[in-house]
Amino acid sequence: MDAYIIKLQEKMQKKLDHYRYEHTLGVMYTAGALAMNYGLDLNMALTAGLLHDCAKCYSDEKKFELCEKYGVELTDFEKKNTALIHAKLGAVLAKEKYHVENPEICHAISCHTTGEPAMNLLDRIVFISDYIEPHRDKARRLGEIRQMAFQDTEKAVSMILEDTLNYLNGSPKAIDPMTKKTYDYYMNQK
Ligand code: DGI
Ligand code: FE
Ligand code: FE
Repeated sequence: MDAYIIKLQEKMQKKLDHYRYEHTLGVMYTAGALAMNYGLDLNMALTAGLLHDCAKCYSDEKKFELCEKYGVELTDFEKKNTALIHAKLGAVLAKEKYHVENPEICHAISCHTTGEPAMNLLDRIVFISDYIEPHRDKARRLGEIRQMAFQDTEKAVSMILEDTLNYLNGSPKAIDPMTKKTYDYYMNQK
């Protein structure tokens, strides 16, 4: 594997807790497998997978401080639902702290939690890998979605959104407006 990716892996191991690091490796390899399947640049997919949760393990206070420092604008919803912040913040840290020059990688990181309408292949691969990586075991239809990921990424994304919205509807968590927008877009694609 590229020496650059090995170095980044060491950095992530220091920045993330054990569970998150194991999840991150799962996402990295799953994104790599999907990139091989669809003929997308392997290093791009591995890097995006490896860094997608790079901002996840900071305290809320630190996340707000870093958003301020790097000029990351948060919606009111994100300010109240801080679990969402790591996506946008992670995209900026990928560039500023981990020196990722490819804007497509940063973009895939920024939309990995809520998705967004009309995601490109790398966006979809990271979004899907986050959901299906081998450590994940709670979601319904996981086996079916894992198979679909290698056949039709648009369909896999729409299945994930359908199940995520169902899950959020049954929980006290409010649905992010972007998650809803992404859901509406992909349901109309069917
Ligand atoms: O970072 P991961 O745990 O790997 O996965 P993720 O980036 O999908 O983040 C999951 C977190 O984001 C989880 O705490 C639920 C939250 N989340 C995702 N979509 C929404 C949401 N929270 C709210 N309130 N509304 C959403 O639409
Ligand atoms: Fe995440
Ligand atoms: Fe993740």
